[in-house]
Amino acid sequence: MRQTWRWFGPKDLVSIDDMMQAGVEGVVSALHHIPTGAVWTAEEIARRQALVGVMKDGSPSGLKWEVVESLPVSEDIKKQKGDWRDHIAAWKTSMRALRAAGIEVICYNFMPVLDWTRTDLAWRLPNGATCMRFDLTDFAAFDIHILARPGAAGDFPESVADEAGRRFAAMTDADKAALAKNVVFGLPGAAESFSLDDVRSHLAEYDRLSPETLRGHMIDFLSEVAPLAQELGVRLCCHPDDPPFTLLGLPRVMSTEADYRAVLDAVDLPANGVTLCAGSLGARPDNDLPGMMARLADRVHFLHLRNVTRESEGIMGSFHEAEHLGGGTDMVALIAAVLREERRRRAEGRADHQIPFRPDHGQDILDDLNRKAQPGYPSIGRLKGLAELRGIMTALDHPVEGLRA
Ligand code: DNO
Repeated sequence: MRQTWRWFGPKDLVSIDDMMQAGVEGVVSALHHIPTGAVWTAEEIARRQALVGVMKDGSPSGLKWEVVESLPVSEDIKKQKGDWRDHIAAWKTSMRALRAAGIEVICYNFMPVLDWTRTDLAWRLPNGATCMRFDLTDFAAFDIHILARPGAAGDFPESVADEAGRRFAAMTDADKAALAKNVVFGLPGAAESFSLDDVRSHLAEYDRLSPETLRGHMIDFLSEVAPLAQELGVRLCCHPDDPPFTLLGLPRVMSTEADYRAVLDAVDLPANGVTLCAGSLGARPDNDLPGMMARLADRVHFLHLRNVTRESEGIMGSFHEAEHLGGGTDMVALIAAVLREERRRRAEGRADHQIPFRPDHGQDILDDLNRKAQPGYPSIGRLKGLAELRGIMTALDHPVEGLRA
């Protein structure tokens, strides 16, 4: 298991020096400043690689940019509208440039409009730490009353819609603005600038696009890019929907094992793979993460290891981001499944026998509470997660356990 860490580039408040002291082996990054649909040029890629390679005092970090997260897939590609063919051509050009620069793993997602969605970006835990949380009732209040999406009330259980109405009635204007800001924060590139009207016009574009059609568009996209990835020696890996159920009436097609199976089988190439995000998938009670790792095994090219505590039983429900070893996913069993797959790959002689993972998200603890880095990406909270995961890996791989074949 290769210990990687997400870096948002020069604007990230967590530095290359910080991640080195956390014991990181490789960097996950993206060129967030390049508009979706445009080509990532060799020059821009090289510029980011150079930044990853140095510490603050100019000495070499020894780290390399190893995983791209994400090479964004445009809304046009997802809808097959407008410039979608040009965007696929640009995606392929970027993939060639990344491979030429030595980068082999590319993560992307296929969620319409939204990327990840939370209602609270700094929810206080009893010990004073904060974490990200998705509260279904707050989300319903946003959808039904703030966004005022036609038909929204019918998409929630009646009791949730009723409670959302009561909660909305008690909200001040500042509460409403804060909730809307949190929800739109997960919109790619949106953070500060997305208005409710922007959201409405994006949603209108997807009106009546069925999950089957969206899945078909995803398979069309993969039929174009995966053969080239295979030829180049690039491993593509799709990130799941977060949370893994439908929101705002939008179709979502990467929420379950069956969803993954459908697209992996439709474009049956090793290069067409999975980002197994335990935190996103784990927000749904019917996703068995260790089992998914065992079954999707040879197609898993990247791992996001984190945990969530589900606060209700339903498929669609509230949850918050737990400590890495807390929450609903049995992290020891999941890591054991990863190590088994790595041993199998080594025995087969596969060059990609070491799967990159990152301690995905972390709670804000200690100095994180003042630093206020990118929500979900604190320095100490992630360091703690990485250290705990590293402990499990080390223990499970130790000969004293008799696990090494
Ligand atoms: C959130 C992330 C996602 C992820 C993309 C991958 O913290 O896990 O934004 O990077 O969905 O395409």
